[in-house]
Amino acid sequence: MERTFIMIKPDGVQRHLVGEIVHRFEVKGFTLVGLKMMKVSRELAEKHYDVHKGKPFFSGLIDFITSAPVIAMVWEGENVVTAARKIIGATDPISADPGSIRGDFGVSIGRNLIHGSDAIETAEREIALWFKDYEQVGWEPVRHSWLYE
Ligand code: IDP
Ligand code: MG
Repeated sequence: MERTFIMIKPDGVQRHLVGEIVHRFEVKGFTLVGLKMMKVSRELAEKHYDVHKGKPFFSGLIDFITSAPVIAMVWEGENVVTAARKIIGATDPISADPGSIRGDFGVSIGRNLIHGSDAIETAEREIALWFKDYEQVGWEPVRHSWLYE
């Protein structure tokens, strides 16, 4: 089953949106298989955002991600990578559709609340970067046959 890496950024934690955000993935039908709260080191933040190194917003982004705790998660389900990006919404919250997390709760690209892997290969890289194998707990939700034909 497909897995993706989701992180509630420091603004989501500071704005007390953790429950609201976790709820959206749960009610959609995805399964939580890993979750931890952590203060991110600059080393991990820079590895995670490696593709953006050299861009003008990079150092501000690293300062922001390391400024307060985050919630790191792994979610599982069919097509969860693509679906999670839709639940999250466009990068700039002003362009993000209402109904998405960024569309409902954000107003600024530098405070867009949540990260989600953008492709299956990215998800594999990010999950390996953030989670040890034993921190991921595979389990069989009883609702499975009511979600999937
Ligand atoms: P994504 O989070 O929707 O995948 P990316 O383009 O991968 O968006 O950018 C990573 C993160 O970098 C964004 O979520 C946002 O926090 C930050 N970011 C991207 N572009 C800008 C910008 O122009 N100004 C400030 N922060 C930005
Ligand atoms: Mg991205």
